[in-house]
Amino acid sequence: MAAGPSGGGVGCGMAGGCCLLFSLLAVGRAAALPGGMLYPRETPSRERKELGGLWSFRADFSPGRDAGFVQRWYRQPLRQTGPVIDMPVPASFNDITQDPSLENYIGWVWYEKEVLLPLRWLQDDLNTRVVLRFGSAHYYSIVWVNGVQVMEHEGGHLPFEADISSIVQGSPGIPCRITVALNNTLTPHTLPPGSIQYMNDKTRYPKNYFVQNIRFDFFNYAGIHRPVVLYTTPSVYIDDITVTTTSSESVAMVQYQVSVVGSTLYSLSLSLRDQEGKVVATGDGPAGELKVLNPNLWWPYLMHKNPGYRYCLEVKMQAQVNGALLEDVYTLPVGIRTIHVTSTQFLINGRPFYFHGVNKHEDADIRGKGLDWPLVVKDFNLLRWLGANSFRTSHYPYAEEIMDLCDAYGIVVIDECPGVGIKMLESFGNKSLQHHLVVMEELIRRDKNRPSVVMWSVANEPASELPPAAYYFKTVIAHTKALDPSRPVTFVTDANYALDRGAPYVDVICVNSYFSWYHDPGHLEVIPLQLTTQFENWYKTYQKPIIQSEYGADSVPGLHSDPPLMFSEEYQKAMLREYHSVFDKKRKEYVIGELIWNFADFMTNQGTTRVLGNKKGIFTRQRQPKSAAFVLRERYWKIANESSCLPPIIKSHTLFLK
Ligand code: BDP
Repeated sequence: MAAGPSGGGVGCGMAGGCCLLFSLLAVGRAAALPGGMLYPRETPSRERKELGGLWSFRADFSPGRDAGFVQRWYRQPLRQTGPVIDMPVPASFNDITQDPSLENYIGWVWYEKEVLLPLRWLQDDLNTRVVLRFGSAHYYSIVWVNGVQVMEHEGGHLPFEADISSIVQGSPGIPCRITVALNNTLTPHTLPPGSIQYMNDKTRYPKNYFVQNIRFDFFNYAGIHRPVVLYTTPSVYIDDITVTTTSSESVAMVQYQVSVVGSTLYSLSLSLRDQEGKVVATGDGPAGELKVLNPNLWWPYLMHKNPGYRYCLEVKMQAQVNGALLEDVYTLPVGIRTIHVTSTQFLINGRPFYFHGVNKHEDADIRGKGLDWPLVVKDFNLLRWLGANSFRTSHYPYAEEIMDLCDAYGIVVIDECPGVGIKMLESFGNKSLQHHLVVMEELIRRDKNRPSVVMWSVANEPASELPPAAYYFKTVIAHTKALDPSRPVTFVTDANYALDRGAPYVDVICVNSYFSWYHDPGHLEVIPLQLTTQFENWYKTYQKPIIQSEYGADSVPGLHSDPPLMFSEEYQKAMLREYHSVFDKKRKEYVIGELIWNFADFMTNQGTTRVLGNKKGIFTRQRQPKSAAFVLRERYWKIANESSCLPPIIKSHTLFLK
């Protein structure tokens, strides 16, 4: 539980305080972003400027957390409004200082950066469009440039951007001031949901004391978590590209759709190059199909000697604007692969794929959830050392830079939206539902062209046994499928198979269980029976393939005990082995994957069951292996070696066919 600010609170009673915290959230719910959300790449027609580094920062500790709005901090340099500190971007702000009230801060914080733009971007007659883009910021963002509001976005974990050309072009040579107000308050209708609770018992709490309650098990880090960039395009530009692929052994088809903004008079040409740079297919116009003979398919890691093969699709747009020829070029990596789901299998390129992987978190010392390249690369090295071929983005979309490496290395992804901790009845109402649909739109818009993404997960462990969950998940899943008919959809459940109201709508059953940990703690001997029963009940009810999407035990590194006792490294290993013996029987039938909880230890709220965070990692938070990592490594490599010999057959009837 996050405590309220020390020595202050929010300045008024329950209803009033709540109003102040949320006053700006109520102004307007940010709608679905119009248009595309292509990753900002440098191309012959596009430049990019990174705005990472130190920003000025100020948390609004005023009683109502609203001084920044009342005093309009965005109208002047932030340092002129009061004391500011240096804050690194990207990073969470929580662990950067020694101040506990910032670690647990809830409300509005302010960031500011002054940037000098190249003169060539600012000459109107060159038809340059300047875009300001945030990879993500947690959680509700309002952005001003030179004191003019340019955008508002609800939700962490996903990008948002605005065309700021008209503001910056008037003032060449003068630094432009980017101000961001960010609020990490969660409500029953945000994703993830949360609630503010005022503690009104004056004998136990100071005046206006409040906490933020959350129903998920990771620290609610906040800040500008991902890269902020400025990039340019011509004023007529390629706004979006959608690519899907089909293939047989010898021919593949790449279907494309391109949208252009800024003019209706333009021409488009496309060429697809292989990794040697050779053009293998060409096309033109806003929609069509490219035919690739003898394609190099995109294969998962350990399924092929050259996994993650991607072609490069170059899209070129030309338009005449006031007598000038404008050209925009965008290059998109394209992996050719197919996905099928049968009643017992998950097939990639027609071959059975078994998910032997992990669940992760974006989490590390000091930077919290901020993107950190050394950590990202280390994690991919560990994944490949482990022989993991997949992970789930538990419990929110990960940085685009991470997803790029999944595409490149052939790491298969179950792409999860931030629908975690949906437990309250009011979080199943229409307001929450509409927001969930928007979040799925934003996620699919961002990740639709990624070959590594093989399935969408719309939630983790919601209260899916509640009556409104049926309509809620039916709607979210139908919407997701309508947006992207090319991928299966799931959500991750820990509900009882007979009571779960969302499971009828998923393509693959993803089930979490913690036998001998949260249930029958210490009793490893119950695992074989309970896990077998779990699988048989789910399969009997739905005849859909099943992934064990979480299982695990905490272990404190260096704590040993034989016979194995809970929290020792030995117990974590013994628990894995009990689970594995059942997986080995059931994967011959319909179990199509196992994802350990968790890849690494991670920070959570404080509580009696958490020792400086969740310790279910097979690696420590600093990425050193615990004993369990070696057990898993041996297993994953063994499975990989066995399954590379499997014949490419579809064993049972097809449920999902792309
Ligand atoms: C599962 C949740 C996960 C938790 C895990 C645990 O999906 O977020 O961290 O339990 O308690 O139920 O370790």
